[in-house]
Amino acid sequence: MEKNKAVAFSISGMHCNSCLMLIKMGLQELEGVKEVSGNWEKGKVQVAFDESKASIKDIMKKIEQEGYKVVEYGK
Ligand SMILES: [Cu+2]
Repeated sequence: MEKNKAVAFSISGMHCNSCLMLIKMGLQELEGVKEVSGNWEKGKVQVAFDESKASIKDIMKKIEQEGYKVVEYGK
């Protein structure tokens, strides 16, 4: 069963729009991720995902694989 959730991540290391694009593309490859939006200047990325398929941990791991760091996350 789908369990949709939206979480905002504060990310350090984004310095332009391409950084945000990289993160977006990476996250959209993850199963269960539905929507990714964000603002690189604020260092924020919002992710809507199905909790039965993806976890906050998976998302953080992916962001780190792209070369960025999650400072904190929440609503
Ligand atoms: Cu950049």
